[in-house]
Amino acid sequence: KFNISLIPSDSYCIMFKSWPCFQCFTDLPLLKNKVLDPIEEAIFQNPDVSFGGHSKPKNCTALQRIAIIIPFRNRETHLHYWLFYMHPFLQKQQGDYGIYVIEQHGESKFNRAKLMNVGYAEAVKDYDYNCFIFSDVDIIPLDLQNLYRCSKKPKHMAHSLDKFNFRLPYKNLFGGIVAFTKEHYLKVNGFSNTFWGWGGEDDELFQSIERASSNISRARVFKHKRDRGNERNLQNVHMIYKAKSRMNDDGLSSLKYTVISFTKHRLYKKITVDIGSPP
Ligand code: BGN
Repeated sequence: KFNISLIPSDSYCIMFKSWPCFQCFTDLPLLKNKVLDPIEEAIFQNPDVSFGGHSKPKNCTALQRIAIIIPFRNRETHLHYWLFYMHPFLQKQQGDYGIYVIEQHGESKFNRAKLMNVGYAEAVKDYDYNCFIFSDVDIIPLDLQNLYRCSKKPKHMAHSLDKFNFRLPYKNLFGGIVAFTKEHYLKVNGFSNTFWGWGGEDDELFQSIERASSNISRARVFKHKRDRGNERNLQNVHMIYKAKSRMNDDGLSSLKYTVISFTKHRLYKKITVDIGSPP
């Protein structure tokens, strides 16, 4: 279905010396065969992750409790690779974290930002999280120093992507992976609920943010074609300019959705939601 070239060549691993090599896909002979689905291997390799995809450090109490929220539709293969790669990564960083996959039900236009709001709303009911990391299902960090933690400011964690030759394509980019404390997310009323289709929903929340140095935030994006139902929506461009005036009424405060199912999987929780369709 997707044009996936997920398994880096050996040279890819050598290129990123700071990437701990046990995490190189190439270290796993099984995964050299691109046909295999890595979910079984991911389950096998992460016995300490509790059912439903939660993990916390054994010998200490983490200061941050982190909900990782992934907006989702029809990307099973990406999700399995993401889990395979990220569970060891997050455990190495001694995170107290849970994974929430928020799946948009139905065929209407994709609304990434609204799904992220749903993820927030559902995660706070599930555990006492104080940090929220919103991540695309197709981006994995390449450096263990890129801490999956919240900071004093909202944090952009994926500004150095391989698909942009590890350069920031424009200053206000705030997409891919972003981290908000609970306090900050409430303060900005979450993301907008009104961006249907591709583009702009992330740009809108670019304000006072921080970024790690670009070598630390190097990340890899799984190659794929644009999803059906998530075509670029040029109307979104106009909304960005009115962000401030919409902010208080469009976001967590106006969020409406219906949970279709809440399923615990071995390495994550999946919440399928009806978020409606564009007006
Ligand atoms: C931008 C998109 C972002 C996206 C980045 C990176 C828009 C709004 C038009 C001004 N913004 O072009 O949403 O994260 O590309 O892919 O489309």
